[in-house]
Amino acid sequence: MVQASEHEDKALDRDCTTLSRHVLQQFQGFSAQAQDLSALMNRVALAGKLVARHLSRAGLMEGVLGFTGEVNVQGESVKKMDVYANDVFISVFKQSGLVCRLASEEMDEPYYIPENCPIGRYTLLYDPIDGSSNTDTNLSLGSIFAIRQQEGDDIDGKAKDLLSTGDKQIGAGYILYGPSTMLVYTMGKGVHSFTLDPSLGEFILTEENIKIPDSGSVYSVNEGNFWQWEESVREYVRYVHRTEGYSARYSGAMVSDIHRILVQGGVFLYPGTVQKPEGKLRLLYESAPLAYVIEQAGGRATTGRMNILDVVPQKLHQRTPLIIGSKENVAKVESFIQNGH
Ligand code: AHM
Ligand code: MG
Repeated sequence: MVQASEHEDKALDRDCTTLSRHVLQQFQGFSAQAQDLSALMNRVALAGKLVARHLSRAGLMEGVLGFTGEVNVQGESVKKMDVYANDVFISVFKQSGLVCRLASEEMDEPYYIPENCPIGRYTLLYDPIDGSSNTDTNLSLGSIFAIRQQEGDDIDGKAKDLLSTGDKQIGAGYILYGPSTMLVYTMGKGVHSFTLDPSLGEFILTEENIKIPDSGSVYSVNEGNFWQWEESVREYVRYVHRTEGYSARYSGAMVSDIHRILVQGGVFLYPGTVQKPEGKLRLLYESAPLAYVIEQAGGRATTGRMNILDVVPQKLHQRTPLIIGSKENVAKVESFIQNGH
């Protein structure tokens, strides 16, 4: 049998660290939890690949783009792509044995997979398509996910244990459907990015232990909402306008905007308004997972008054204001919100 040379082994190591192997390496040894989480992340990756494939052909198929005509629990019009991606996550976890409950932006109540519940102590929280408004114009989209361990027996089937702080997340991350498909995750041991190699059908390690710059020039916010904001947020944006060195970037998909900020620094804001102080974004499957990623990379995420990871939700689909990114930029926004300057 031909033995691979040491040199070839190293080349393979460098070029081909797959996601499941990387997750295993995050933990000491091959504990049951390490194997569970590796298998679980493999399923998240499969969902990402299925969604990416569907998106890449969407313009060529009938009945894939546009609205379904339904309105979801958030009161938002549902796109066909939202439904497709939501169902993809359900179907990949159905045979996993690992996940007993899934909770997403598109479902009023958590989805139970009873056959997994005797052994599957994990819950997946997810936003199947982040940035839905970009769907029909072939622009960047994302998926966001968080993994939590079930606490208690959930006898009444109301998943009340999910109403707890973001510190309870075991893992979290996102998939970015851009020119390439990327998966970024943390299990509390740094932030790591992977790029889908379509020829292999595998997510391959791109960068380990990503650190967000302490400050950056980008501010990312929908300024069309200016007239609705509290005066303190308006004051911050006025400050940015009169200060040299800021650049506005806002894509309509926060996975994409926050990924840019993770790599290059800056701040993303989706503040509340006078009418809706809680803002738009949902805590459990949007803000908290992204907060976990950004904090692990050395950044910060806050409502303006408290850290996102410390917020205890009152309900599954709770919304929260979000200010997230480089720590110096976030501190500046906070200072406007708390001190007015
Ligand atoms: P969605 O999950 O329904 O797409 O909502 C989340 C998205 C974010 O990705 C994005 O930053 C924001 O909503 C855009 O909202 P708006 O059009 O109000 O700026
Ligand atoms: Mg969303």
